[in-house]
Amino acid sequence: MAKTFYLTTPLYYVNASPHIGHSYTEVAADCLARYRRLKGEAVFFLTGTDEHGQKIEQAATAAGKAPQMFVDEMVERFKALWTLLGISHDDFIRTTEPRHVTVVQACLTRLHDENALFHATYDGWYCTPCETFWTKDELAATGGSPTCPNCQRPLEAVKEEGWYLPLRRHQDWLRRFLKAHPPFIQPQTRYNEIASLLEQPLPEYLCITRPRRRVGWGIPVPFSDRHVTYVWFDALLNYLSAPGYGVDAERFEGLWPADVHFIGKDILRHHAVYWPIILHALGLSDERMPRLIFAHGWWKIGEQKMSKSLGNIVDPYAIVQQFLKGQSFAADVYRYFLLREVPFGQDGAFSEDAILGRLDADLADDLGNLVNRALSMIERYRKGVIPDFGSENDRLGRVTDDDDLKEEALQLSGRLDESMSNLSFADALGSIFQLVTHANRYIENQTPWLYAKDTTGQERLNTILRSLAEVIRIVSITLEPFMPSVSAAIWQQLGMGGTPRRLADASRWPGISSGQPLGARSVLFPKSEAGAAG
Ligand code: ME8
Repeated sequence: MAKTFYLTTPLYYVNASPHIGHSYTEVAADCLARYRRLKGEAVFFLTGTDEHGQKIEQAATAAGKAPQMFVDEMVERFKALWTLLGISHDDFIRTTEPRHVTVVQACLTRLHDENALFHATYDGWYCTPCETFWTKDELAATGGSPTCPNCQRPLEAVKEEGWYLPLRRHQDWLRRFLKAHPPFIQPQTRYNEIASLLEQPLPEYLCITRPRRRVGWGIPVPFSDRHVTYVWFDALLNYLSAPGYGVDAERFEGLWPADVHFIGKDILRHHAVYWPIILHALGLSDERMPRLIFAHGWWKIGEQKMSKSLGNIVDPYAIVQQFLKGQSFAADVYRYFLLREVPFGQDGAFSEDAILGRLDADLADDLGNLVNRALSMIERYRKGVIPDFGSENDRLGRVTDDDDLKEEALQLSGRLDESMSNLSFADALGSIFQLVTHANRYIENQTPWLYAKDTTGQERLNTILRSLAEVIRIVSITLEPFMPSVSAAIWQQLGMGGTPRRLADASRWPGISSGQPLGARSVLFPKSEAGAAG
């Protein structure tokens, strides 16, 4: 039996509400999950929340709440947002759940029993917002100043005894593994970044515990009641605990290894260095390593970094429910913008104008216009019933245009497959919209309204209308991973019943039953003047 395609997102910290960055990773992962399902594959899409550590503890204190109560409330904001955005995860793991805690403790016990951990005193720097240790050597690269190389915020000096996982001991193995598996980290720039990091000696050890007297909110370390687990060691293990590592062997075997870990570039080192080393220390072989870590780029607000102090954090709820409130498919407009605006892997600049630009140009003028024009012609000229193709001898020399359109439509799923196998979401959407543009041009060139007036042009008109209906059907199928609600709405307007379920149907022509009546119609994307900007 084919292995289930297993993909993950980071577990987001619940110290604050979700923002555009979190929704970006989530939507990208959802798009791939939906795409794989549409291809007929079994998929396990995991997401969740990171709920332990100093930063959450501090946020709970600031809110005047006990940590458990605080995280229980915060997690709902993430879950509700994923519902709003149509995220189709198969599992949502919280690091405070017993099923996760048990696995983390079992892993700690195992490493301890195998003498794979050291007990020592750490004397160095710590970044609480990133929950990350930095050695003096690593800071030298930033001029020795005590600011975090990742987020540039001030570091805290820490000196504390705890338990350590050796890193350098695994360095040669990791370097070799990376060389043998160049697709392990993508895009290439991120691969190069880690490859060059591994040319320098790694820090000797990674501290994987925190003293309980300072950080109370963490998973208790089974062999030391003075310690809790370091939040990153805890959180990374979710990728093992959710599929049932050490608990349900059969389930785990069907899912592991992860096919894609989606992350942002901020947490590349944790995923591309610590994570494989943890797995290696736990005895997993090279074949059992995750297959791909994809570190996408960063959303900025115009030219600025998004931050609380600048007050420019983009709240997806505000975009979808307020800014786009005139839109019936606001969540899909937002998904489309995220996936189309920036090539996956590169940084992007967010602005409300940029969303409106995409909404008006691509969605309203191109896609909405195509569906509206084609279906209203079927309504007007054929009483709302999709006609058969006209008979051959009535094609009046327009064969090439028909064939070109059909050919591009039938090539679409191949193009999509190529783009999606590289996680090039923007390119995939580009191919779908190229077909949409082509179909609009076809309408202009074919002038169906002229045939409608002429009794001898009726067969020709049938061919044009049917060709357009077939293209719209294929667009509806291929849009499903990107804009699931829009895809379903188009499908229903075509009178197809249900929702698109199989990508293979995009390679069929024709795929509509003759005599099929259209469903109820409505405008998909009112132009922004009509209400989007509110
Ligand atoms: O790091 N642009 O959680 P986190 C794009 N709990 N993506 C962004 C972004 C931005 N401006 N800001 C955040 C953690 N992200 C850990 C992860 S995993 C075992 C533990 C996205 O809440 C991006 O995916 O800080 C980034 O990696 C993630 O949110 C960080 O989320």
